[in-house]
Amino acid sequence: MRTRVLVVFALVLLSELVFGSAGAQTVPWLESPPGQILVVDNNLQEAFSADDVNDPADVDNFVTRLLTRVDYVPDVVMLQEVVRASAEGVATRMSEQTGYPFSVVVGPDETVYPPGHEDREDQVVRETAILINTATMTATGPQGFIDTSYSAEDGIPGQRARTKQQAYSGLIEQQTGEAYAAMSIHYLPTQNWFDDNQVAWQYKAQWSDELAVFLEATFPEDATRLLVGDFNNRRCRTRDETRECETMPFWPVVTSTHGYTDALYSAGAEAEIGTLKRIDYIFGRTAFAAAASDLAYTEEDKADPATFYSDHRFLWGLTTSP
Ligand SMILES: [Ca+2]
Ligand SMILES: [Ca+2]
Repeated sequence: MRTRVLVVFALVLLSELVFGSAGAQTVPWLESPPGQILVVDNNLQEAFSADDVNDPADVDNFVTRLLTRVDYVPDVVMLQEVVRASAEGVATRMSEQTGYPFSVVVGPDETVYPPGHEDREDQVVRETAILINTATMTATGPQGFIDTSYSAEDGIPGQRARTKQQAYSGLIEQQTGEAYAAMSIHYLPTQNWFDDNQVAWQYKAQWSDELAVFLEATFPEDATRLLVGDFNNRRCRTRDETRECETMPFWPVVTSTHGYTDALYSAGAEAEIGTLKRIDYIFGRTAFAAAASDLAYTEEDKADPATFYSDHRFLWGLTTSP
C-alpha cells in the first residue's frame, strides 16, 4: 500500500514537472554550455504609454514566443523602451515560465525620466535595462547608466537636445567565473531629432566610440564586452543590407576600431541579412556560435493582439568561449 501511494505521488510529481500546473509542457531547460552565454535583445516598446505598460499582454507574448525559439534558458536579456514595471514584468514571466530566477540588475524607474531630469537643459530619457538569470549569472560592479547626447545646435531648431541613458553592468558566468561587461543601448531615431541625417549618422558613430571606450576603460581587460540594442541605424547606406556595401559610419567604429563582431555575421546566419530592416544588433568582443532573430514574426503577427509583442523582432546570440 505504502509503495503504491509513493508511486502515485511520484507520478503526480513527474506530471507536474513535465506538464506544469497549467498543463503546458515545461521540459526542463538546458543551460548554455560553460564558457558560453545566451544573450537576448529586444526593443519591447513598453515605456512611453501608461496604458501599454499597465497591460501585460505584450510582455506575455514576448516571453512566451521567445521561449519557443531559444535552445537554452537565456543568461542575459537586454531590453530597450522599458520602465521599471515592464522590465520587472519580463523578469517575472521569464521566471515563471522557465523555473529559473530572472532579475533586473540595471533598469529605469517608474517612468522614463530619471531622478534630477528637471534640472537639466537637455531632455534626458532612461529606458534601457539589463536582466539576468541569477541562477547562471551574477551581477557585479560597476553598473549604472551612461549618457549619449548631442549639441542642441545640431538638433531640430528650437528643440532641446534629447539624451538617452544606456544601462551597463559587469556580469559573471557562474559555470566558469568568466567576466562580461554588458551594455544595453538605445540610440535616438534619426529623423525625429536631427535636421540633417548625415549629422545623426556621425553622432551614432561618435556615441559608439564613446561607449566602447567607456567599457574598455571601466572594466578589466579580461571582461568580454557586449554592446547590444537598438542602434536606430541600418548597416548599409543602401536600404537593403548586403555583406559588401558602403557601411554607415557607426559600423566600422564598432567592428574595425573596437574589434567587436556582429552576432549574425559571426554565427554565419547570413540568410537573415537583407531580408528585413535591421537596426537591432548584438555585438561582442567575442565570436558567436549561434545567432538569429525572430524572422518568423510576420506583419500578421504584429497586427494580431494575441501575438503582438513589439514592432522590433527580438534577436539572440550564443557567445563562444572567450
Ligand atoms: Ca554558460
Ligand atoms: Ca507595448
